[in-house]
Amino acid sequence: MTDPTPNTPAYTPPPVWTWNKANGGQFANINRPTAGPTQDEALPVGRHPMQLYSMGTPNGVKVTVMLEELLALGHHGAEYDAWLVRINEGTQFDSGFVAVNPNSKIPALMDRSGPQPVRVFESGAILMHLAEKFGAFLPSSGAARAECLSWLFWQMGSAPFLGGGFGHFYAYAPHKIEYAIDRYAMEVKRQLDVLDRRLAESAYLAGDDYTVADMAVWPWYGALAKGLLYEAGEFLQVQEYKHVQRWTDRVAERPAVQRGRKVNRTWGQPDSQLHERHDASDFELRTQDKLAPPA
Ligand SMILES: N[C@@H](CCC(=O)N[C@@H](CS)C(=O)NCC(=O)O)C(=O)O
Repeated sequence: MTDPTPNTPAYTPPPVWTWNKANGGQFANINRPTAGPTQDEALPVGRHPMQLYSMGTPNGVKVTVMLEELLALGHHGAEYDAWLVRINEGTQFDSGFVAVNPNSKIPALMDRSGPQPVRVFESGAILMHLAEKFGAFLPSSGAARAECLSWLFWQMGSAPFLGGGFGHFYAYAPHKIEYAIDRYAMEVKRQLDVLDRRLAESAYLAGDDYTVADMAVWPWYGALAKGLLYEAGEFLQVQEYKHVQRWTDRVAERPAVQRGRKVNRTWGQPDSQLHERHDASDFELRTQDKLAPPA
């Protein structure tokens, strides 16, 4: 078969797909075509009502920002232990983690505030669970609630095109495939335009108030708008999305956002990382460590 695209090797799918383990893609070592645990390993449990098992990726940051925002409002029931799940090392396939999230992806939450622990997985479901439990960051009824949930679910449906589509083929695939990069770059620019037009109408995604919709969208599209995802800022000309830029800056100013984005983060500047969080003072201790390193 002749391939019409010049930089793509020709490929004819065989009748039956087989797993090529070393496919050359980044993260190929953790990808596999089956679900379920690969090793028996229990999860740690701390002293707080909320036990979060996560990593500081955009999906993880949504939840740590929400927990920090709830604590900032005085909801002590949102106190949490944030345990680090090193997804690059395959810890998401430990039996304890799979019992909390059968989909083996961070973030996963165990709500231990009631008589029976409640598991919650999928970042959007975790945000809703916490918002409903504490009556915060999600309007309780009517058009405002519908608008907020619409943007929250927009994020859940859209980000896989950004991460699994554009990000994968632009940054992680073993070779650059023009067709795939073109297709997903077009879609991601369309998504940025959707956000930009919405944010031209209102301060935040759901209207005048900051909600779980902003918490879900900001770690992905805010990072993209600042050129922090996939080093794709110039390629996508992100500076053109002026309203997204304004909103990104405004959300980033929030102290709870500044704390939440550090939790379970294992890369970047040392002062941007707090591998695990078990107490509010962990943020200050981290800073003190830097000011006075052990002799
Ligand atoms: N739809 C899920 C996506 C979660 C997700 O993709 N998590 C990634 C990190 S951002 C992960 O755990 N990947 C590990 C793996 O795929 O094995 C959510 O929003 O919670």
